[in-house]
Amino acid sequence: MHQVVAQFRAMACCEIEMLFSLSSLSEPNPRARLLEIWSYTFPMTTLTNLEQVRRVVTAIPGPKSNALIQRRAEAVSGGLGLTFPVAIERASDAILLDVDGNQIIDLGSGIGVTNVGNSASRVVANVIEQVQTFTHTCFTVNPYLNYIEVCEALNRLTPGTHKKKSMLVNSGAEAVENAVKIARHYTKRQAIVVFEHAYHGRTNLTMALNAKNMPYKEGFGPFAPEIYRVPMPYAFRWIGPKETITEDAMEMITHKIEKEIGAHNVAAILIEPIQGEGGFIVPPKGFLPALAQYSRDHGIIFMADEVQSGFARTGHMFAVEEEGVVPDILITAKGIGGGLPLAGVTGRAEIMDSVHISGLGGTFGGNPIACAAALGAIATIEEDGLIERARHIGQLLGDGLRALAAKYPVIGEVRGRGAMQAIELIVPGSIEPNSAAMAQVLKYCTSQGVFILSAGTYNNVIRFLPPLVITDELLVDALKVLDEAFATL
Ligand code: PLZ
Repeated sequence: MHQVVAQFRAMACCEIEMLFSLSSLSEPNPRARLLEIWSYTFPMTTLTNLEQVRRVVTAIPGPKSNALIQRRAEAVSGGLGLTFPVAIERASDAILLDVDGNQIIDLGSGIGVTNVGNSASRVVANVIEQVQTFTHTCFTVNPYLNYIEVCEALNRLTPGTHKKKSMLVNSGAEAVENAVKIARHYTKRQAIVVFEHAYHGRTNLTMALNAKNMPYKEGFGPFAPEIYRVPMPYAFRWIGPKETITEDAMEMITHKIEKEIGAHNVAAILIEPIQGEGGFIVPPKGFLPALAQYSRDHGIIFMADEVQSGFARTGHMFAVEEEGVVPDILITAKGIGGGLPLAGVTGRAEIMDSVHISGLGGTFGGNPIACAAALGAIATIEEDGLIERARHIGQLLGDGLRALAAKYPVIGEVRGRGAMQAIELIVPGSIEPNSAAMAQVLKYCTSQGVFILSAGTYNNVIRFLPPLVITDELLVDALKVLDEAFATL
């Protein structure tokens, strides 16, 4: 409540200032103009700010959630997953308010989307302003400023000092599809090399790029051709010696490329710098630079899918920066839009410009409202120091998780970077995946008002993707609940 009062006061001062400036600009009716501005500014301050505390007032899921889930079952395709059967009414920053009045700690950010917090103030203000200005034209029909501004921001923020260009689309999968189109068109080659444990989307081409059959591919074939899968150096489950994992993985990958595909046939190597759905698999040091170098040496486009790892998540704007890797094409989505659907493909200008005119497009890609949101999200990351904040979260959360790992042998490994952390659960004394333990821990956390996502090829990884604006207090509180959860096993 105090936040709302403080903002109300700030806005009252603001009103006086604005009245002065509007009258000095000879606005014919300063008060009416002010009320107009206020009408789209004020609701955001009253509606979205929730006190950043966990509060459990019913069983979770509560009765209203249960009713809504039943209604969902009647109306919505049964093919859609349901991670938490808890319906949300409102959210701000790192707190979700459910329909039964429970305040839940959000450690998932809608799968790594609301990095700047839910309904972040700059995102809300920009969206409200844009929705009242114009809602759509189709950029390839009638261009507009904020699409260009988002592309300029992407060209500036992505690694490398070379000339870059961008295009915008609606989703991560669509961005990956376009990146593949562009790489094939530029190189005049067809093969795409992807990795074990990879995830790139749910469209036909991206299903083919995904590693895991269930639930992503089962029964949905036939899949797109010319996709080749190579081993991922997943240290925790690597069969060979850990000391030479980078060299051994590179040996297997280059053997496959040269002997089975032909390096001159490979258009692109596509990799998530830290694999997301696969279980937050962090490649060993030196692996990404070696892969990028190999690509350069063979005229192969090196493409980083930063859909989940991008936009300050890992304590860098993009995860590849950790080792100074400069991809030829970098794919963004999720965090770029601050909660609105937007995705981007950014690459070397000569690659991005190689496609014939009208070879790329789409009705909604780079919708002006989504672009306005993205400019708000990017400003929030840069002006509020969220990259540093992600590092701080990595420290606090990482330390907390390592303390739990020391206490509970069911935790086989703690891994991640910045605010992208995970624990892999095993049957103690082995590396056998323990998905039953994972399910029990997550169920307990949900019942106590803490949302945490799972991941992993073996459904045994608990992943943490908190909004980067989460308070230390909420993180400490969530870790306490997690500790209780492990104690129930
Ligand atoms: N690339 C690395 O993580 C989306 C999938 C959720 P879209 N990950 C969440 C689900 O179950 O469908 C993702 C990703 C990486 C691409 C994508 C695809 O992004 O915006 O979901 O299409």
